[in-house]
Amino acid sequence: MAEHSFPPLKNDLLLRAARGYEARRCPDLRALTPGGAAGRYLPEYHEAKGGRDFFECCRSPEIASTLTLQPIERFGGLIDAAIIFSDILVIPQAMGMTVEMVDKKGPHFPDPLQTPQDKQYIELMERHVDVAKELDYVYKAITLTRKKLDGRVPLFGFTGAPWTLLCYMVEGGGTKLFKQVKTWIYKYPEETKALLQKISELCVEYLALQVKAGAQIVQVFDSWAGELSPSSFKKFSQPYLAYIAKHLPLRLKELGLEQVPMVVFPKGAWYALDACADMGYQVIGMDWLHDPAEAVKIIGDRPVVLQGNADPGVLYGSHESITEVVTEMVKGFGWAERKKGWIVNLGHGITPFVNPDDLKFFFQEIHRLTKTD
Ligand code: 1CP
Repeated sequence: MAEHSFPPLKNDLLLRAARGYEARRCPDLRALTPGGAAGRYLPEYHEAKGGRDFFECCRSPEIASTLTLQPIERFGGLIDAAIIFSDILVIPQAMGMTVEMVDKKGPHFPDPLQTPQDKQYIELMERHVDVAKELDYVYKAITLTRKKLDGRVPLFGFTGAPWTLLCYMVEGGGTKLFKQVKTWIYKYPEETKALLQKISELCVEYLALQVKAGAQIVQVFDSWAGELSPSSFKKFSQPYLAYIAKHLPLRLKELGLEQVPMVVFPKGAWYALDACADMGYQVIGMDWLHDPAEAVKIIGDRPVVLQGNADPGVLYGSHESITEVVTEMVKGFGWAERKKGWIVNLGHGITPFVNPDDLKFFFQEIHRLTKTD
């Protein structure tokens, strides 16, 4: 039983597609954002955010729900899901770490983890983290957003994957070198795994509580998966993604909640597609390094839906290029023959300076080229 009662869902295309049913039209999922470029390309985002700090917006259910709804209002009818306005870094915050969002630069941890010998690591490992209490504002934002959505589209909850969160916790922000996190995995593998396990357990509880609050589908963002080799992915990412996929359904059952589709997005880890199809996720998000037809072949007859995977960079291009990329995707995913198994998305979030009208054209082309009725 859900904790809240919400208006009935009028557009269930995405949830049906995620569960592998045949869809009338291919669901055109709003572009899930990298570094939340979600907002940055919309003038109304800056207006609603005002001079407020990024995490202050996340902590205000009223503002977070307003920002979540903006793309739905602007592109009404063209997109089939919303994603709650928040960030993956709320988990390290809940664990007691300070994270700031620096304007035009991105996240910054003034005091990242240094080595497992440090007091900070030891205390972090010993600390009981109450994600119900610490992230209560996210659940409140989800519940309020579900009400405001009024059943127009389903709402995504999300978390960062353990590996990607670890990267930020030890690097202290975005990085090109990955010096710190590579030091951790190659110098302190056991301590690294202990921390990844702790993060995984928090992710399960966090996602379960998002579902309890009203999230209808959840996504795990492993944005830095591609920094791992195939062999180190098997050691430092895959077991923890699999842990989440196994334990979230158990926790939902324990809480008396309905099951929801789970999406995994292992960005850059193209080599792991086959393994990801056996991890328990219903949907795999793909970046643009994948060839759709190859990916469909790799999945074979396993009940897994693919989500993706246009190069977001095409939104800087001409309308002819957008049409070409959409046409190639539609063909590559075998849409005409299959009519299922694909949720349209960009291969990563919308990058800065994209003109919202070009994004709208991308959405319109999806509709035009996948319409079957
Ligand atoms: O689009 C939305 O509004 C939905 C909410 C959302 C999501 C799903 C935001 C808001 N962030 C995220 C996920 C997120 N955050 C990911 C996973 C997706 C991906 O691969 O990009 C990651 C890696 C982050 C971390 C993060 N947050 C970065 C990346 C920094 C880096 O390492 O390069 C950045 C720049 C942010 C800031 C952020 N998050 C969200 C927004 C709207 C913003 C921009 C803040 C601003 O400039 O106003």
